[in-house]
Amino acid sequence: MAAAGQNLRIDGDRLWDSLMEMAQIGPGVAGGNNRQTLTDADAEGRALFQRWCEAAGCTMGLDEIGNMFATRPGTEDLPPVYVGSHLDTQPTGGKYDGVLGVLGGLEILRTLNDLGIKTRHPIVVTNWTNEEGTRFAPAMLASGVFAGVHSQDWAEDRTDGEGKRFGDELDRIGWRGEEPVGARKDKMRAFFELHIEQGPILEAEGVDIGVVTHGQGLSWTQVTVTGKDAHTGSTPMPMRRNAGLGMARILEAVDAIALSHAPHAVGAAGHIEVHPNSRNVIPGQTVFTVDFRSPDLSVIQGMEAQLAIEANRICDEMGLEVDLEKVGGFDPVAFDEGCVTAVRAAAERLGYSHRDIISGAGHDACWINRVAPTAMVMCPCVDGLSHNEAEEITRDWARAGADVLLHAVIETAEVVS
Ligand code: HGY
Ligand code: MN
Ligand code: MN
Repeated sequence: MAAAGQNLRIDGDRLWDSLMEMAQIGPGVAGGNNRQTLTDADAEGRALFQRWCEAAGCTMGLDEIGNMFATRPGTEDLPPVYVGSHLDTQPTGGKYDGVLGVLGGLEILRTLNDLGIKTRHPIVVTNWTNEEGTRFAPAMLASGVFAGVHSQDWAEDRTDGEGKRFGDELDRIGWRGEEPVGARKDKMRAFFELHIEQGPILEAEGVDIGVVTHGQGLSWTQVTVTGKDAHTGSTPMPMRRNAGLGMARILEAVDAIALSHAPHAVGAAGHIEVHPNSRNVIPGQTVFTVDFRSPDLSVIQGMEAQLAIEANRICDEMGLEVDLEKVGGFDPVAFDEGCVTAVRAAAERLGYSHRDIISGAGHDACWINRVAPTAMVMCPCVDGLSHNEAEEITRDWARAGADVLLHAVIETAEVVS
């Protein structure tokens, strides 16, 4: 079958307008979004996405954990080509992280409808529940259940900072479907995800498209340091068991561990709780999550081991108790060569500059890669900034990414001439 003509392009203005309309739902306080999973804002965004998909002639499937599947029929009952990402955002998230991949998938359907193009395989646009893992850890929770990595019960028992259960919140917003989670996973031709890079490489090199060959691995370790609440004024320094100071020294060690595996390893703690968090009480307990990442699994495992050694040494010296619990993670991912080639060939056919790249962030594609041939398309983002309300992309970057996604998807779904 001949490749689709290089003049076959999506409607970049329509995609941009859809991005801006979705961005109105769950607005942040500084121009970005706070549309956290299973909130009323998430429900509103889901409803808008469903209306758009139905207006494009799709039927919407919904599984028991809230994953959404908008199907455009093919000419034959073949395994569909899936394309999508996530609509949930960080609390101080941007307008494009995840959303570009979902609405880029919808734009493909809209473009095919405009041109009356049919494909042998159906095409399904997905919205995966709780990719961010910020309200309910870990990240990529629902795509992980879909891929058989987590049990549904375990996922539904995850609680947020207010003790609310994932399953209860899913019921509260009314987005639990009846389709068994993962029922589709044995009938998937492929999965493609368009995502902003969330790093500085593509913009710095002036490259339009990232052909994602791998995703680096991730490890989340929750550390609990326990000392003793005491008065910050009247307690002599030698008598203190300061869990806040213990955390600070452990976080210094986290930075040193990551730097010892330069240039690819990274480490930090984004989630930090101090108890009782009162200005005149020495912290009796701190709870924080150490996020280590690397393209090399042995480096991740080494950093986890070094963390355990350093945390126990520091806390022994300070008379503190420490507990470490692995609360999330996935091994480095190599995406499907056939799908990666389809992405690279699409970029070349369309005349977009491109380079192979390893994804620094985790994505639903990292789990779906376990059950279907999977690849990702990346576009640059301004200053490589993401997980920040100032996250920004250009219309041209969005258009180029969706054009490449279009060609990779229809090459795989096989256009009926
Ligand atoms: O954590 C991640 O890499 C993704 O943004 N959830
Ligand atoms: Mn994302
Ligand atoms: Mn994100």
